[in-house]
Amino acid sequence: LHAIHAPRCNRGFTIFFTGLSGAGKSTIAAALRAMLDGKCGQPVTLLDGDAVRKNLSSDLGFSKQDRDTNIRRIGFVAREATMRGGIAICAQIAPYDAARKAARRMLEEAGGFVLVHVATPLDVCEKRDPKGLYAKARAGLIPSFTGISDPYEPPPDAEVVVDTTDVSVEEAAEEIVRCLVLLGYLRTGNNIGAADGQPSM
Ligand code: ADX
Repeated sequence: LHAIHAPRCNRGFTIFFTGLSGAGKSTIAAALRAMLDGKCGQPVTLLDGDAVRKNLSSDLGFSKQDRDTNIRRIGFVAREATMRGGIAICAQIAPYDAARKAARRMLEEAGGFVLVHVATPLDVCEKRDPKGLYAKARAGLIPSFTGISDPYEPPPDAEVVVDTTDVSVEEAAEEIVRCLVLLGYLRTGNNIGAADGQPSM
């Protein structure tokens, strides 16, 4: 995955993740940030779901209305980065199609929008249960938990679909970079995916 170069005309865009809790969104987003940061001449802003919940949206819960508000806030910050020619990476569950589509409309207008569905199935996420939340949700201790007692609407319009059941984080991030090249957001010729500008292969 060497040979990826500067982005198209320094146009900003947003990489918007969606998927169940425990699907791998945050880890892939962090790996993707590491791959892109400093390699394509655009500032990369990572808006991780948990960090957003702790800071920007600490007043919100998990009703549909609050989740929609959360996504609107994330979209607003991503738009600021995107309009300035940056790359925003947003990693949150974003369970509702309408909220994702509203973010898409706004961010396409700001520069570009790529929806990445981390489609790791519920049973795999639940088996992993990295935060122990599925067990609590099954025990009825967390109400309205996505995938258990709250809806997740799979996106019909994702540009990229990755399933981390059999694919490593690195492979998933590389697949996303390949798609960004195919979609014209990144150009080949640089060293994205390699540490410190060294070719990766
Ligand atoms: S979103 O629906 O508004 O996009 P977001 O990604 O910000 O959700 O937050 C999801 C994270 O909050 C989960 O990874 C989990 O750690 C935590 N969480 C706490 N309660 C819930 C819940 N009821 N449903 C889903 N996630 C929850």
